Amino acid sequence: MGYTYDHENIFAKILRGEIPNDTVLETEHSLAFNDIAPQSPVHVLVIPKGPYVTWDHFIDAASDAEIADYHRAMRQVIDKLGLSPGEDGQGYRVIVNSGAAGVQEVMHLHTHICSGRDLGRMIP
Ligand code: IU
Repeated sequence: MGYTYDHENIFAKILRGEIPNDTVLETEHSLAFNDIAPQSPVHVLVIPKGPYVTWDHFIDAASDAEIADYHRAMRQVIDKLGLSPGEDGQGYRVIVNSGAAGVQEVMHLHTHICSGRDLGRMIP
């Protein structure tokens, strides 16, 4: 299945610097910033800089370097915010909403990293 990337989506505008963001960290291929409407005390979005609509699109079309960078950027967020349970942090949840069933609102791949409260059994 092909994907059509809308270059006017809000995260594309953030990546172009047209809209400000509250950056947590930036890597060669990825950007992490605080969600504008946080659902938990920690709510960070990690996005690839490339034009990928969904996670499966990303895996199909991105380079190994981009895919590795993206996952390492998530790890860096968890490290920077001290969330890793293995490091006596409080833990976290990683969520990727994809397409209609996943209720994806912004059509540029983003991973939610949520923490800071008991997130319950359901995804937010
Ligand atoms: P979703 O996975 O596509 O449903 O989540 C989109 C997220 O993007 C959601 O948590 C919004 O609060 C967030 N967001 C943002 O951080 N900045 C924006 O300008 C817009 C949405 I529009």
